[in-house]
Amino acid sequence: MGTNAKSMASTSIIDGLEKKRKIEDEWRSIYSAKQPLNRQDFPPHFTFGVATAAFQVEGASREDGRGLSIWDAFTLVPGKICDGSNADIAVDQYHRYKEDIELIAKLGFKAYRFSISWSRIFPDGLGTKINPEGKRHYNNVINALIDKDIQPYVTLYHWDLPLNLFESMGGWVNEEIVKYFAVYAETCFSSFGDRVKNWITINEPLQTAVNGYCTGVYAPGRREHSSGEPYLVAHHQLLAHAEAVSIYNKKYKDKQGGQIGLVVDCEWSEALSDRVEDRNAAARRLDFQLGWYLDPIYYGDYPKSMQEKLGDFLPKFSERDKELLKNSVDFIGLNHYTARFVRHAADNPEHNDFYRVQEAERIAEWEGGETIGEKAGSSWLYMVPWGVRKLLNYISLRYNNPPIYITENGMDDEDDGMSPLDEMLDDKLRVSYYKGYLAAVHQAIRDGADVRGYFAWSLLDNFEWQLGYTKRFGIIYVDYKNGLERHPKSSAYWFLRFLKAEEDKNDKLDY
Ligand code: PNW
Repeated sequence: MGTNAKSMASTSIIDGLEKKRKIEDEWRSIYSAKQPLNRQDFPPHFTFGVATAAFQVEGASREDGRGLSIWDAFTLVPGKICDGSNADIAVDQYHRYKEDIELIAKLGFKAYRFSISWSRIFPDGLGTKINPEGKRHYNNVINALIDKDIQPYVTLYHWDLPLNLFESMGGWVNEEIVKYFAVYAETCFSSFGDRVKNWITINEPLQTAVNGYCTGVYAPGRREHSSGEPYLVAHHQLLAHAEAVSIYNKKYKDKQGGQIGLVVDCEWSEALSDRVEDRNAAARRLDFQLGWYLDPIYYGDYPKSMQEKLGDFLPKFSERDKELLKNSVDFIGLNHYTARFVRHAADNPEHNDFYRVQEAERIAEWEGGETIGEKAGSSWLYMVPWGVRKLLNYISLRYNNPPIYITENGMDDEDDGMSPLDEMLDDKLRVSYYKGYLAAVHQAIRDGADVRGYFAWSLLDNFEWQLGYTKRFGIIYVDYKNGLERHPKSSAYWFLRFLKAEEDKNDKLDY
């Protein structure tokens, strides 16, 4: 039995390799004849921007009345951050926002996606007393952006929950949090909405549910799959999102004329073979990332596959919840980095309860070393440009062609502290990543997907959560050893040429 199962498994992996090569051939045949793309190839109102998040770039963690967040506490726990670092200073954007905004403008981007630190606005999260210094800071940032003709895209929650809300009530496991989030969100709409026309409620609820409450690699570091916490956490994030949107729509939208959405993250899942069970597994994997959040919004409930696999683990929506959730987005924000082949696996070898319930195994590498795409710095990130085209088409088909913004896309370099600066600045691999992914986004638009914007992650190298400062996602290098000086990398200059639509004869296509 055991041997049989094994040999069947390896046969299907070989099938997968053939499939991979076929997809890559198709991909190459689409692009080999084309000239390099530039901004003019995208629709005139398409938005190009760069993205960051408060905790990863701001620093000034104890200044001007800011309260602590769960990530401040988490970075103090020995062993949680791989280089033992924290984000007390990070890349000091709190003090250098003018310089950074100047750089965004110089590179030719017309939008900046950043997040507001909840505990700068309400230090204990409770929403009783606003911290005027926090409000002043974001007013300054927003005004500086508008001065330079850069549209702010503001995320209200990018993982830095006020610590008090975790310590006093368990954070996202407690339904009470919905009302505190609503108060915070409304405070932001009323304080900044005269100038901010693009709002995002929550960044990647999936990562908070899975890594915050199942694997424990993110704050608050809980490992509570067996009690169903990740599903409760996801549920309450959805309800908080819906509540905030309902307030925005009722009281602010007409007056302020903005739009509001949710940011989800998803890697593309390609069935390893055409066998029904592999195709089902790949579909299920997409349900467990994307459908988990988008099905309740577009169809009023969690995906069938999740209901089947999780039973009573999945919380139920009341009629009121369903009503509030229904169509509660003007656009979908999509964070996308990579892809995997997926096959059915009743006993998933990935040591993680969340994957085990899905009965879907993710594959990025074959025996002999061939990979789904070139490897980036982080172990989870492979460069697979064709994946984003498939994912955008999948979203369009499943959710009736909604407006989509790619709110994050990018790759990282490892910083082993050994490479000289000029080598780190000449980030050829990142340039080819962006060329490939933008070409695939362009193709998806031609296929009919309603993609309205694209944000590179990230403007700057920054604090990469549990990986500290060991990974660099920036198109601008930050010199941690020399006063946090900023140095644009080759990819930044590539974007400058792309956005200004200057022809570069040397820019050969190398998708
Ligand atoms: C995003 N994955 O998170 C976050 O929004 C950023 O804050 C972060 O810096 C960036 O990606 C790079 O990691 C993700 O494992 C983290 O598939 C992990 C995954 C996806 C997104």
